[in-house]
Formats: sequence, structure tokens, C-alpha cells
Amino acid sequence: MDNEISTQPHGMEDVEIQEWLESLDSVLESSGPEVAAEILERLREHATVNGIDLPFTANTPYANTIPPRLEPLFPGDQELERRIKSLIRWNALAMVVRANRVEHNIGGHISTYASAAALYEVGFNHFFRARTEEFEGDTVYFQGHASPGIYARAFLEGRISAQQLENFRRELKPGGGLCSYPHPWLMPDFWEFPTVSMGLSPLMAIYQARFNRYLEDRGMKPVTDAKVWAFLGDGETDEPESLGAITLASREKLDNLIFVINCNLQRLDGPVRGNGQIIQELESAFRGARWNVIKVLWGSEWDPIFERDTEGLLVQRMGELVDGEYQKLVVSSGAYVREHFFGSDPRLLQLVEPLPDEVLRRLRLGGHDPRKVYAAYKAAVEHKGSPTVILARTIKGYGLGEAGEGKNVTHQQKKLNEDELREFRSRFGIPLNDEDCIEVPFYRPAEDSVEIQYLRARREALGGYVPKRSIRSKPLVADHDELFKEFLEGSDGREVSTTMAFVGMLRKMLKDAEIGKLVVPIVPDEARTFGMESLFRTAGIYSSVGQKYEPVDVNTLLYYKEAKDGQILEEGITEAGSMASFIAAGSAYATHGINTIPFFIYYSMFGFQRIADFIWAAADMRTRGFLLGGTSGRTTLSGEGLQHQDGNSQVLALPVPNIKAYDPAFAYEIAVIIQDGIRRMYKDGENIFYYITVMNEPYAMPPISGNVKDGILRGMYRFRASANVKAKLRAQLFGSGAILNEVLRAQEILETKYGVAADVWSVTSYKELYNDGNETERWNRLHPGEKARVPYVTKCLADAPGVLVAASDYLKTLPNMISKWMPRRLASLGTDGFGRSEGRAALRDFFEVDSRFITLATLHELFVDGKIERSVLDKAIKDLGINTDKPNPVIS
Ligand SMILES: Cc1ncc(C[n+]2csc(CCOP(=O)(O)OP(=O)(O)O)c2C)c(N)n1
Ligand SMILES: [Mg+2]
Repeated sequence: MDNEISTQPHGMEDVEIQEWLESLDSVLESSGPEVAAEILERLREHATVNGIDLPFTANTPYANTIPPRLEPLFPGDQELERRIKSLIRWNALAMVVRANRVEHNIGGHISTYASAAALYEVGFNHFFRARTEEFEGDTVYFQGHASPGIYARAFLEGRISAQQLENFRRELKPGGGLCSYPHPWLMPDFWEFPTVSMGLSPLMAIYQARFNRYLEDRGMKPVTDAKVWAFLGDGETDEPESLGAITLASREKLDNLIFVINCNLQRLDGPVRGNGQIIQELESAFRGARWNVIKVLWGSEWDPIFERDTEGLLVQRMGELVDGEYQKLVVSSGAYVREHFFGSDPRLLQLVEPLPDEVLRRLRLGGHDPRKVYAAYKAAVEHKGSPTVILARTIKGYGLGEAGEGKNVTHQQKKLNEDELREFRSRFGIPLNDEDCIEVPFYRPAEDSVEIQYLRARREALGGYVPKRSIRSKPLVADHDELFKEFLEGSDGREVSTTMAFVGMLRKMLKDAEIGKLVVPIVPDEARTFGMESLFRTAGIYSSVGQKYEPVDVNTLLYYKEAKDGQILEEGITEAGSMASFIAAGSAYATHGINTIPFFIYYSMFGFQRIADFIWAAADMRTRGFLLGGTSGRTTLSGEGLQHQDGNSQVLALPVPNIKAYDPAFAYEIAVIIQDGIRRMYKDGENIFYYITVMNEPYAMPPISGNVKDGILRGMYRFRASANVKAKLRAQLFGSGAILNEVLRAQEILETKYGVAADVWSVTSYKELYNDGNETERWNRLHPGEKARVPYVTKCLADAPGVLVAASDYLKTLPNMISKWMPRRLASLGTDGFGRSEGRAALRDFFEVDSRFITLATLHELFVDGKIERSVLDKAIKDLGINTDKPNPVIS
């Protein structure tokens, strides 16, 4: 690592080095750290100017950032807090051990919380402020695997019952249980942020902190000193999302953001960096990104040893060890530590000579010392101008002793034998006798005990309990009929795309008296792609510093306007970051009591396909808002090829239970969906959100006709019936998105050339139809004695004659999955396979979804039914110019 300090470079005399160090000490004493820093900086410059090649390092020595003399007084009752923490440790362990006794392999984690207990307890007792009427509260992202400790604390607080603890990971038991990890979906009054898919929470926390500033800069919430705390594992930082946005945090000077990285040097399988130092690696990454980095490596017991070490030998030695060696020291005896750590230099050995082996073994790490942790947190909350990361060294499985402390297997340790339990009990002073303790009972002192009184008093002083989720926003009241009216009227023959139509709606929504301010347009560097540049000037692009430069296009109407009160979140090329903004905005109804309505528009292929796990987290979090998959449709986005053309996302939206996924064809369908969505989410408070694909193919938008709103929302309605009701040959054609136009053309060809009278249906959402069919089937299965219900698809097609053909710009599985509720066999056309760089017509020929193939599929179905002759089919293939030997698009 880069932090090695050599005391004898090139034979230089010790004494010379010592003189330099002493003079720095005296500057430090007489003039303070700022002057000392200034001198060092000047020395560095001077050295560089004189040709001394100083290697770049963003690291500081392997030591605590805050020296003991700058440590504040610990304001709490340390002994009492230790006892409370011990009880929480015990109960957290008990819930996992008990759960696994009842049901082998039910899982749960002991060692993560065991390593992080002090990090959390100092927060709970002194820092995490609850949301109250007067104050918005701090926001805390808890490390998912530490949840047993968070539950155990809530148990002591009297917020969670012993029965719930008993049913940890068995939520379906009578009386209820507790979900494994933080899931707002499952515990909506408790958890706020899902964190267990690693890497998501650091990114979400950064964008949450940024969104808080956005709300303040736009005057939508008061400016406060509320903090966003994110607790991460050191192993978790290997997820690219974890560090992926740290420069945004510093660029935006998010001093409302604090990361606490629990550096126990281990992940699931083994050491995070056996051959390196994860702490130093993280320090350089964060310092390089201009974060305020606070290392909390060594506990107070080390202070006198450091003090005796006037030569800096100890820091040097600490910087030498790799994490694999550190881990070994944790599991070794005091004698081993003496020999292998201090034994490298007789002067080091001398430093610890007075200390017996047992004391050496128990020298605490910084992350287990509340005083050190408190000092770091205090410095973090007081720090101005940049985000802070606290790198706290801990031991994984701290206190588990032989049962797993520091061992590679500790992450999955769920069982302790009798000796191990007794040992743990004794180490943490849990008042249970030898017999009782092996039953691992939950232990909560009496309500009037000093422990419970203290714990409650601390939380009261900090405004209440954390975590706690509640919905604090008031429902919207307006119906917005007027707003959306014009979009129901069609485009009067003018060719527009559904994207343009949506942008028109967005523009109008931004001006609306009720929702105008609440709308949060989010775009990852694609606004021009979607024709949204006109919004730059009218709504402004949010920038926390306004616009410090004259934009190059200032003389144009649509110039690139950045403003402190700008409304658009132009995130740059980060779908993950944009999604995190979407989540922050879409959950502000709970986090802030503000009904912000995010509209996140992006290249649809880079949505579900790329950031589906964030979308899943958004769903878990009950996020509201609209995801707009732009440039969608495998054959509708021409030219771009297989990486851009999206025929997948409507399928990938299927697994997310509370997302409504629509593939509308016309402007009025979008208007109906959005208007209804705003009602359902922001008036009725439903925990749903929307995915709407919009396209860039221009065509005339028809006006809404007839009573079709309900059908649009439920997933299908008859768009155009054939006038020729007496025809012998009949068909029902289903189209979605831009492919609906191909279906309409096929309807015409079938009617004029082949005498087939076809009705055309617009299928706006296969997902809605699928859910409805399943729900109906399920209800019938569970209520055999009652009148059977009929799926919506079946109802729609009850009197619809003829063969059935569906075509969409997505996989064929979409129509296929609802075909069982159709009255007859369904032929499905879709775009399974890789895309091609081509124009629309060629693509639709390639994927066999154009009007010719829809016509052919219809005729083929009629032929199979014996309604037409083979010869008609043969001739049609010829007339339609279909190459029957063309490659199969699915696998070519
Ligand atoms: C995205 C993702 N990948 C893998 C896992 C499985 N997993 C759970 S905990 C863990 C190790 C955690 O190590 P670390 O982040 O260092 O946390 P610690 O428990 O050591 O505090 C892994 C791999 C996960 N939860 N999420
Ligand atoms: Mg770890």
C-alpha cells in the first residue's frame, strides 16, 4: 500500500527525521493543524518545483483520522449504553439461533450485526433524528444483513413483540413475524428503504441526499440539516453501483450525506482484500473523489501505545499488514499477536511489554469503541462542504468467539453450541444462568429498568423511533379532466409520435395549478432524443449552483438553461442514477410528505434490461410515478440494431407485481392511462407505479371514440370493427403500440383482397389482461360454490367471431400468455430475436410483424380451420411478396 512511512530512507539518520517530526509537532502545538497543513502543502509544492518526484497518494497512514486530543467528550452513559448494546446483541443472536432451531436452514445472519453493533448504537443513542411534525428527520439506510440487530433494538423499544422476534423469517405464522431484510413492502410501518441487494443502497442514498437538496432549492421543503446515513458492508463496495456515483455526491457538495462502511475486512466467502487493504483502497477512492474521509481504525486502548511510540513505528507497522494477516490476528492468541505483529521490531515489542497477552488480544478496534465512533459521527455531521465516509474497522462476528469471530465461515453462522452460547452470554453480561441461556430466550429488562428508561429517553430526545415509515402527504384533489382533454382529441391528421404526444402532456402537466410543481421530469441525457429540449428553457434543468457560464446556445429559443430552481433532473448517462432519483421522488410522499410525481423517460432498452433490480427495489419501496420507455419497439426504432431495439421490456415488466405496464398506440390512450395513474397513485394512494412504452414513429393520432377508457385501462378494447358483419370469413386482430397500424393495414388488405372481415383490437396491456385472467381463475378455484367469474379477455371476445391473430413489437409470449382465456386458438406474431440495423419496413419484414405477415397469419388460420383453400394461401404468399425461405429471425 501507499501509506508506508520509511524512517530510514537511503541511510538517512534517524535523528534528522526526528528533527523534522519534532518541528512539525511544535508547529502543530503552537499554531494548530491548519498552519501545519499549510506548511506541508508548501513543502510539497516546493519539493515538486525542485524536481523531487513525489508519488501520488490519496492515502493517509493506517491510523485514526481523529487524534485523541481532538476527540469530543462522549455525552452518554457509556456503561449503560454498553449494557443496552449487549442486550441487543443477545436478542439479535437469539432470533437467528431460535429461528434455525425451529426450522433448520431458515437462515439469518448473526455476524454482520455483531460487527456493526456499536456503529448502530451510537447512531441510535446520539444521532439518528426521527421524523416529527417539526423536523423532517434523518434518513437511514440500514445494511440489510444487520436487520436482526435493528429488530432486536425495536424489541427493547417495545415496538416489536417477542412473538414477532420468534417468527423472524417466518412471516406467515399466526400473529405475524418479521421479514428477513428491510422490505417496506412487507413492513410498511417500519422499513423505509430496501437495501439488501447490495450496491443499491449507496447509490440510492446519494441520489436521496441530492433529491433533498433539489426539494430545498425549488422551495418545496424547508432547508434543514437533516442527514442521509447509509450503512454499507466493505464487501458491498465491490458492487459497481456502490462507488459509481460518489463523484456526484462530492460535486454536489452533499454534506447532508454520510456513508458508514463497516470494514470488518470480510465478506461472505472470505476476506474482502486478503492480499491488500480494503480500508486504504476505499480511502483513496473516496478522497480522490473529494469526500471527507474519517478512518476509525483503533479503539481507545491503543491510544497510550501510540503515544509511547514517538518514532511512528506502530503506524508504519500497521500499514504493512495485509487484511488476510489482520484477520489472522483476530482469531489468534495474545502471544501470537505479540510475536507476529509487534515482534517485527524490538522497539515495537517494547511498546507493549507491560501489557499481558490477554490485553493484547483484546485491544479493541475503532468500530467497536463508542467513543471513537461518536467522535467520527460528530465530525461527520458537523462537516461542511462535502459528503463524509466513515471507514470503521470492526471484527466480523465480534463476540462470537470460537463460534465464528473473524472466521471465514462466520457470515453464515446460525447455530451456536451450549459452550459458545454461555461464552457469549458471559462476555456480554446477559443476566441468564447457565441453564436458561442455552434455551436462548429473548431478554428484555423490565419497563422501569434503567436500561429501558435510558433507551427510551434517548429516542425521545431524538424525536422518536427509527426506522419508522409513515405516509405524510395529503392526497391530490383535482380530477385533471381539463388537463388531459386536448389529448383525447387526436392530431387532426398531423403525424406525431407517441413520444411527442407524451412530451406535449408533460409540458401541459408542468403548467397545471395542482400538479405543475410536483412533476419531476428525469432524463439520462436523452432529452433531445425524445424532443424534450423545449422544456430546458421553460422548466429549467436543475443545478445546485445555477448556471455559471453562458450557454453556447444562449441566443436560441431552446437554450440549455441550468437553474437552481430548475425542475428537470438531467442526470447524464446514468440510468441507475436516474432510477435512484425516480425512487427518491416517487417515495417523497412518505419520506417528505410531498407528492412529487416523477416521470423518468429513457431509452427503453436501457431500463428493465439494465436496471431491473433498482426497479424491483422501487416496487418494494412502494414508489409511485411513471417510467417511460422511449424509442421502444424492436422494429419501431429503426437503424439502431440489436443493442437498442427493445422487444423485451414489456416482458421484463411482468415479474414486478405492482407495476402497470402499457404499450399504447395512440395519444389518447396515453392520456387516459396517465390521468388514471395520477388518480390511483396520488389521490387514492395505491402502491403502484407505471411503465409506459412510447415510440418515435410518427403517424396521425385518432381521437378517442366511444366508451373505451375502461378498456384502455384494463388492457384491450375494440378499436375498429369491420363494417362487413355479414362476411363469411371473419377474424379478430390484436395489435399494440406502433404495430397496431400494421394490424389496421392488414385489416384493410384482408377485407379488400380476401373478403375477410376483421375487427381490430388495441391491446394496451398484456400484463393487465394476464393478471386479470389469473386472478379470475384463482377466484373461481377458491370459490367453487359461487357463480364462476369470467376473465376480461373472455368477456371481450364472447361474441367476436373468426380466427384470432395478435401482433406486437415484443416477444410472442405476451399474446400467448393470455390465449388460454380466448375462445379459440391464437396465432401470435412478435419480435423474438436479435434486432438488426435497418429501417422499419425491412425490420418488420424480417421479424414478420408487418401487415403482410399479419394478413398471411390470418389467412393461414382460416385455412387451418378449413375456411379457405390452399390455393388462396399460396397465391397470397406470392401476392404479398413473402419469402418463405427467409431466415428465422429468432435465431438468426
Ligand atoms: C447484489 C447482491 N449480491 C450478493 C448478495 C449475497 N450476500 C449477502 S451478504 C454478502 C456478504 C456481505 O459482505 P459485506 O458487504 O462485507 O458485509 P458484512 O456482512 O461483512 O458486514 C453477500 C455476498 C446480496 N445480498 N446482494
Ligand atoms: Mg464485510
